[in-house]
Amino acid sequence: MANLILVSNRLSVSVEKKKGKLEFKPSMGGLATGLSSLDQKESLLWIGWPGLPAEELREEDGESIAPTLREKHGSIPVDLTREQLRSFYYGFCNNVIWPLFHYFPSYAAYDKALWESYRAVNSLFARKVLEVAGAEDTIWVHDYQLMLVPQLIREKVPEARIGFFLHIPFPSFEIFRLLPWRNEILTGLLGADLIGFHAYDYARHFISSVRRLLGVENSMGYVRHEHRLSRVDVFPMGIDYKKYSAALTSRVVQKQMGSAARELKGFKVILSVDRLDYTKGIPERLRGYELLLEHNPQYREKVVLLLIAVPSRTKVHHYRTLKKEVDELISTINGKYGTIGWVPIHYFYRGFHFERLSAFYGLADVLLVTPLRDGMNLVAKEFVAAHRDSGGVLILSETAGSAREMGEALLINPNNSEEIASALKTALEMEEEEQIERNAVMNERLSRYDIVAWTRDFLNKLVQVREVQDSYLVKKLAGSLKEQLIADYRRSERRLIILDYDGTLVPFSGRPQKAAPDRELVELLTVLSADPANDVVVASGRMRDAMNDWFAGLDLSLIACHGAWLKPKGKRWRLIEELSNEWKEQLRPIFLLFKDRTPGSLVEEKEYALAWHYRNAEPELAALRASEFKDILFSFTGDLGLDVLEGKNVLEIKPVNVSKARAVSMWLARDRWQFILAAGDDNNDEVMFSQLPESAYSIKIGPDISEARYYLDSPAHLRQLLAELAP
Ligand code: ADQ
Repeated sequence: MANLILVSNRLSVSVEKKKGKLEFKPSMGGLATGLSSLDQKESLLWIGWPGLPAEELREEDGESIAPTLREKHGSIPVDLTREQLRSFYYGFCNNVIWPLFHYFPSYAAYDKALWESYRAVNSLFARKVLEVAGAEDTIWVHDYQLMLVPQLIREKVPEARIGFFLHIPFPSFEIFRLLPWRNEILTGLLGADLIGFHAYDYARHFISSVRRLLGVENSMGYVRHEHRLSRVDVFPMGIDYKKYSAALTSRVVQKQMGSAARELKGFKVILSVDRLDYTKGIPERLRGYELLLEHNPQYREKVVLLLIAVPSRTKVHHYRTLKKEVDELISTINGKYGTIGWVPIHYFYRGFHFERLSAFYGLADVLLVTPLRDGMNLVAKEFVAAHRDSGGVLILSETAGSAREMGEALLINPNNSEEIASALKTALEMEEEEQIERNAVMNERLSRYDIVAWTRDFLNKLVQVREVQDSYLVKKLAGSLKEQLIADYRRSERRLIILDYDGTLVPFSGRPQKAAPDRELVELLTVLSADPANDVVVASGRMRDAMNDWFAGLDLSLIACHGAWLKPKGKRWRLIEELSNEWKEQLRPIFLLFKDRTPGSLVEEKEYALAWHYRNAEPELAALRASEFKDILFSFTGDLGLDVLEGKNVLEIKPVNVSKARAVSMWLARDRWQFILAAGDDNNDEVMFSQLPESAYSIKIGPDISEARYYLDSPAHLRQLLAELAP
C-alpha cells in the first residue's frame, strides 16, 4: 500500500525522559494537533524529531528507540544532536526565519553558521525520507523548519510526489528580501509540486518574491521553474471540528468546568490562550485589558482575565525577555487594580490538556486573541467551535490568518490598545442573541472546512497538479515523438518551417535592439535554408531593417512587423497591403506618457506598430500600469482599426489587418507542403498554431497552456531540434 509520508520538525509523538526512563507522549502544537485527526485508513508514516537530543535518546539498555517508534507510533525519528538543536532549531528556525516571517526583522540574527546548520539538518531530513519513500508514496513536508527539503528530495528523485505546507505567514517581498539566503529558500520550496499557504496574501507574497528574485512568472497559480511546474494555492487550516464542537458535552469537561465555575462565580471571564511568543501580542493584550479597567471602573471586580501561556522556546533570548515583560505587566496590573477579594489577571504559565483547555473555552465569555502576526491561529477556531450552541464573543486580530474566515468576530488592530479595550467593552455588553447568531455563522464555515476537509483538499490538489504536469509531459517533444518528427522530416520533399524569433530562437534580452542572432543561430539557419526542399520562414514582430541586417545573405523567407512586410525567399520585400500610420500621431504621446510613468520601460517605434516594453521595469508597478494601459488602448482600437497585442512584457498596437496568422496563411497556400513545423512562444503565435493543418508540428516554447500540439522548454531546446534536422 502507498504511504502518506508526513515530514515535520516534530513528530506527533514526543519522547520524554522521566527518572532515566523514556516515555512516549502525543505532543502539542498546531501541526501535531491538526494532523492527529487525519483519516487513519491511510497508511501514514511520520518523519520528525522526537523531542529529545540524540545524546539522550537511548533506552537504559542502550537500545535505539527507533523500532518502538516505528511499530507503535508509525514514526521515524530524525536524530538531532544538542549542537544541531542549538544552531538549527533555536538558531536558524527560531532566531532568523520565525522573526523575519512574522515581521520582526530586527530580531533576526543572520549568521552564516546557523544557515549552514539549517542546510545540513534539512539534508538529514531529506535523507530520512529517501530511505523509506517508494515510487507510489506521497510526501508532505511541513513548515518553516524544512523549506529546503522539497528540492533536496527532488534532486534525487525527480518524479517524487511532494507537497509543502507553510504554517506561518509568508512575508511581503520587502521583508523576505532581507534574508541573505532568500533564493535558496525559494528554490527549496519550488521543489514541491504543490506549495500551500493559510491565506491568499501569503501566496501572493510568495509568488511576488519568486517573480522578483528568480524572475519566474506565474500563470493562474502555476509557477514554472527549472522546467517543472509547481502550483501555489491557499488552504486555510481547519480544526478537528467534531472534537471541539462536542467538547462541552463531555462529562470530564463538564466536571472541570463545574469546579472552575464555582471559583469564578459572579465574574465575567475573559480568556487568553497561546504559546508565550512575542508574535502573539500578549503585552499589547494586557495593556488593552488595563485600559478597560482604567476607563470603565464598573468592570473592576466584575471581570477576570485568565491568561494561559505555554512556555515556548525558552532558550531563545527574545522569549526570555518577553517572559520578564509579561510577568512585570501582570504584577503591575494586579497590584494597581487588585483588591482583597479580586485578582484581575489569573496567570497560568503552562499548557493544558484538551479537557482542561475545553473547560476554559466553555467558561469564557470572551476569548481575546491579539497576535501581531499569526499564520492562522487555531485557538480562535477551537473556541468558536466549543461555543457552537452558545454565546461567547471572539475578539481577534486582523493580522491573524483566521481573521479572513472569521469576519463575525470583533476584529481589532493589535497595536491599538484603545481598540482592544473598546472591543472588550463591546463584547462584555453584547446581547446574547447576537453572540449566538455570530457564532452560528462562523460554525457553519468551521464545520465544513475542518481538518479532515483541509487535509483532503490539499492531497486532492496534489493529485490534480500531477495530472496537469503529466498533461504537459505528454506534449513534450521528446523521445519517440521527436523521433517521429525527424523521420517525417526526412521522408518529405516539400517542407515549411516557420520560426518566431524573440523567445523562440533567442532568449529574451533586456533591450529589444540587442537580440541579434549569434553565430550558432546563423549557421543553423544557413544549413537549414540551404536545403532546397525547405522554405524556412522567420516570422517576427521585428522591423524589416533589423531582419535585413541580421539575415543578410541567408536564403530565408522573412515576415516582419507582425506580418505587415513579407519577403518570400529570393524575392523582394512587399507590404501585405496599403497601410496608414496616421493613428500613431494620436497614440504616440500616450505611449511616451506610460514610458515616463514606469521607470525602466521603453517605447519602440516600428514602421507600422508602436510597442511599450516593460521587461526591465519594477514588476508589480509594470503589471499595474500594463492593465491601465491596456484599458486605454482598447478604447482606441475599434475606431482606428487597430489591434492590441499582448506579448511577454510588451504591449503593442498595430493595424488590425496586419497579423502573423494572415501572413502565415499565405505561405500555407503557396505549396503542397508535406511537412510543416511552426514554433513560437507567445500569444501572437497562438492564432498561427490554431490555423495549421492537423498534421503540422506546432511547438510552443515553454510548457504553457497552448493551441500547439507540442512544447519544448526553451529556445536552446528548439535549436537542438533544428540542429538534428539539419545535420
Ligand atoms: P501555534 O503558533 O502553536 O501554531 P495556534 O494555531 O494558535 O498557534 O495553536 C496551535 C494549537 O496549540 C491549538 O490547537 C491550541 O489548542 C494549542 N495551544 C495553544 N496554546 C495552548 C495552551 N496555552 N495550552 C494548551 N494548548 C494550547 C502554528 C502557527 C499558527 C497556525 C498553526 C497551525 O503559528 O498560526 O495556526 O501553526 O498551522
